[in-house]
Amino acid sequence: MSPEEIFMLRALELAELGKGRVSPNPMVGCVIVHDGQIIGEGYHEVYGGPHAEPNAINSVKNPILIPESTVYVTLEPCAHWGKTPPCANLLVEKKVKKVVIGTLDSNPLVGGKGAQILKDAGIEVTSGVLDRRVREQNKRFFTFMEKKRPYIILKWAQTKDGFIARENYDSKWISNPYSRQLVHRWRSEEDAIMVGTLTAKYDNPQLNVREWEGKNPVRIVVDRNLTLDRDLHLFDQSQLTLCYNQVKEEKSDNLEHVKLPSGFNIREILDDLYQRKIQSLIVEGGAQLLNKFIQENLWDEARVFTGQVQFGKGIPAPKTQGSILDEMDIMGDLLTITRPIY
Ligand code: AOF
Ligand code: ZN
Repeated sequence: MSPEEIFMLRALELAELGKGRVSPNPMVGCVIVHDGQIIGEGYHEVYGGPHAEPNAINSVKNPILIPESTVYVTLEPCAHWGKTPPCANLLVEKKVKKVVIGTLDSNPLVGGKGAQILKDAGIEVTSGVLDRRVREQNKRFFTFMEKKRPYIILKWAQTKDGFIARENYDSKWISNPYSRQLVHRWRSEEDAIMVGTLTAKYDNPQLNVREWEGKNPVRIVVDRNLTLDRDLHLFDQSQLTLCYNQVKEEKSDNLEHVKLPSGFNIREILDDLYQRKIQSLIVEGGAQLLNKFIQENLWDEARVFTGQVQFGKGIPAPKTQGSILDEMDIMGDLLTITRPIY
């Protein structure tokens, strides 16, 4: 690793400390280096609060050194007046010598403009140091900004012989209590969760976070023909988004509606989520809905549990064969498939 990469790695590590508290903003870290020594560090700590750069600048004990220093920042310094003044202007004001950027910002308010402000002020600027790592760290933010849809995680549990449920849609006892707890943790990490009609009907899930500390995601059910029984757990008093094709629909305080004019179109649902600034979505089945996401090539990650049981026959688990994959990782009975975000 080059010294540049080592300092950027430290900035990445600092950025990670903002995890869970800065969304929908990206996690950003910043390190200030003078003569090979770190003299200041900071990160974006909380949504609405100061960005990484002012925090790092303010941490420097001897500000006289700043004009002779290099600033390592994981994301291009911002150029806009948002909740705080532009970070690029701050770095110009402080007369820093050089700025090393992890990756450029995809936010249309910033993209390239921050780097330009620095260059125009005569500051040496380089970018693209550990950019893959930065993009990976903020995969939800970059996917949302660039693809204008949430980052999509598909999740299912399959039997050893490749079934997701029995022929009567019963899917009990494929996974174990540990995987279930992990799933609750995952739910707490994403903005929204979605299931299809048959899963809502036969699994009767609540789609909230119970076996982990954390926030509940926005719950979404696709029920094209409005056939779901209102006694199901999903129709309890908490907020639910219902996606459907039919015209008739009764009004209710806790139900939001996404009417799909042109048949069953995933993109239309995603457009609605984009408008609502939902940056990530976990899809928990069933096979039909998961296959639809795969067929339309609208997914970024799949998390697949494989249980020890065999059903012999039933509903086949989705297959991701033929898709462009970035990485596959097996840990115990969990297979994680990641797709490139480039
Ligand atoms: C930076 N440093 O630490 C972060 C940046 O709503 P605001 O005003 O906080 O602005 C959010 C946008 O600023 C966000 O969408 C992203 O483009 C950029 N985030 N920029 O220079 C930081 N967190
Ligand atoms: Zn900023």
